[in-house]
Amino acid sequence: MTTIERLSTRLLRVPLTRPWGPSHAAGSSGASAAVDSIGVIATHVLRSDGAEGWGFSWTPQIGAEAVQALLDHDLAPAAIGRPAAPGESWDALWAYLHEAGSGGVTTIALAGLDLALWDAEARARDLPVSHLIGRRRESARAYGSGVNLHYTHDELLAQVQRWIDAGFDAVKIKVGKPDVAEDLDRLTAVRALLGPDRALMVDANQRWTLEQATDAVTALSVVGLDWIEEPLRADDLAGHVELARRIGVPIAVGENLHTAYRFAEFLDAGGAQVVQPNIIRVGGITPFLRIAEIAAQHGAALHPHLLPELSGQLALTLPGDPWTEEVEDAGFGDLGALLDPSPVAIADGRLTETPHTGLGIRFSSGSERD
Ligand code: SMN
Ligand code: MG
Repeated sequence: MTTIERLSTRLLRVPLTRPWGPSHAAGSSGASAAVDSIGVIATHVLRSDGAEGWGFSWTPQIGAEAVQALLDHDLAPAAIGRPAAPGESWDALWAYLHEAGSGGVTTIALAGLDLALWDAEARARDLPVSHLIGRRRESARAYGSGVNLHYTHDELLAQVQRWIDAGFDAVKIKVGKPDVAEDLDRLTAVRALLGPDRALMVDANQRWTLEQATDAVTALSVVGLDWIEEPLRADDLAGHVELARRIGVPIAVGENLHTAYRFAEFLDAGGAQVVQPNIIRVGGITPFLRIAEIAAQHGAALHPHLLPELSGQLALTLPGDPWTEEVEDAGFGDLGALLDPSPVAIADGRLTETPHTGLGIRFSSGSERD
């Protein structure tokens, strides 16, 4: 049996060329400092057969040092000697970390190992990971997205115009201004620029109460919305179920849900019609594929959250019609953080893979700790 022989980590901060302003804040009670760099914990595994794999954990603002500590002090010693086949050790290691939380820094840490193991297996077979999993399509829809609640009216419209010029036919913007009338103003102008046929999604980043969300979505829906994302605190399942009863716009959640159990609960209860797991936050490719199965069983749309270099590869393997999110100037390739050419390319609103083996995501930039 091939086993995990070594796991090592490197903490990087990747500077953002377009800082994420206060609109990325965790909601009314969350912190509101602008995010000007992204925390990445680059991982490397060595298997007993000599194969090597590279992966990463990721957390924009909170907990990168904690994730690295979990990987170095807890996960590495527990992983060494276990089966290295992708997914085979995931459940045991998740259970091992569970007293520190069923999701959050624990699953973010676990993703760093999980990705490296998928990468190692695919590299050992000289395949891209999408082929190892089973590729269903050659390209996937990509949508333009921005952390833009703090943009002026003109800045927002200029960004939407850049997306149109780049060929995107679906875009997502932030909502949640103190006065809903201002959101409606901005959205009306954005819709006029987009025309009736392009998809328009909005993201409230957990800002509203149930009553605020009911009123806001009812008012904003006149512009034609494809989904309302994170209208409420992500933990509030009952609130989402009630909101879904009240509004006619599909609800999207997932970037702040961490386990397959939570996704199943939201879908079973009717609290979401679109799910957006973040592959790192749920613990890697292994649990992400399980969540995709749960979404398919429920007939729910799944569109992975952020990380186009990773999400885009998996989007090629999933059932349904998964879209990839490209936040403007925030891809690892755009930020110059990758050692090799980006494993994906986005053009005319479609994402394709470029030739590579494994995941093709190794990091070059940032300062190393220790
Ligand atoms: C988002 C979340 C985290 C970082 C950037 C943007 C946002 C999205 O909620 O869905 O794009
Ligand atoms: Mg979001």
